[in-house]
Amino acid sequence: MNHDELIKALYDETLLGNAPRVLELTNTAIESGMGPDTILFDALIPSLEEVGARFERGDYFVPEMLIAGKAMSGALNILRPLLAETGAESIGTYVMGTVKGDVHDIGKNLVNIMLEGAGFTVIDIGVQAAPEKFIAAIREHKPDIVGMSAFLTTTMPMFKVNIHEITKAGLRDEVIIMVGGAPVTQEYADAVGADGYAADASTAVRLAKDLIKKRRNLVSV
Ligand code: B1M
Repeated sequence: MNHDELIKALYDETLLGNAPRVLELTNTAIESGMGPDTILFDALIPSLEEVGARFERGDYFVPEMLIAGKAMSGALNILRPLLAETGAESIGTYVMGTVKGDVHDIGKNLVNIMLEGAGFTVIDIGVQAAPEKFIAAIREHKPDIVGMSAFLTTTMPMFKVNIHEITKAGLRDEVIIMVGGAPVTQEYADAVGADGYAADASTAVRLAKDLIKKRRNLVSV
């Protein structure tokens, strides 16, 4: 298979949720010298976007969405060490979770992989993370940044609840708070009082580094 055929096959098999074939094709693509970011951004992510579009049109239902998501997650496990290849010293600690009521984790996991690749120590508190879980993780790990993902318009309001609870616990000044996820916007992030918003994983990494730098400069002044 040539480059274009491999990309097309990865896209099509993810769309069908054919996890074993997606794993096989991911390995073949890597062996052929294809970069992990090409596999991700040219095949897997566009395929999940199409899954979402089909779901919206009523051509796909939750089971199809689920198996496509599982196929993508399997490929992500293979890509993880390649995307996260780094010998860098930790540049900061990042607590990351998907908010309460929300089970989507592929986007969060991808952000985590890229953060790890950039040298962050990432503590993943999983999906459906209630405010108490964020608070406990802040107390235990003393992170520089807390990241919250929400992928549904119905779970986005949990950002505000979490920030309110973190403030009530007296921890708001201890951490930088970043939010993200498909339906989230900069305006929404500002409205809930987050310190930062990013639309995708690489922007999230860049922003995390900038926010830490700014905070450390402020502290040292
Ligand atoms: Co769901 N789902 N889903 N789903 N699902 C969406 C999100 C949806 C957009 C599909 C659609 O209608 N087009 C829609 C939400 C509509 C809305 O509210 N606006 C939707 C719905 C409605 C639902 C259910 C309600 C369906 C139902 O039951 N009727 C249900 C809700 C369950 C729940 O959470 N309570 C549901 C369930 C599921 C599955 C379990 C079947 C499965 C999840 C599997 C899993 O995650 N393990 C699933 C899937 C696979 C999707 C789609 C198809 C793919 C999501 C994905 O992984 N994208 C999705 C459609 C779509 O997104 N086009 C959809 C790829 C991923 C790499 O991108 O998640 O955007 P993304 O992450 C990006 C950025 O958002 C950003 O960086 C990531 C990487 O670049 N980012 C951050 C993420 N977190 C960040 C944090 C940051 C910064 C950036 O800072 C802290």
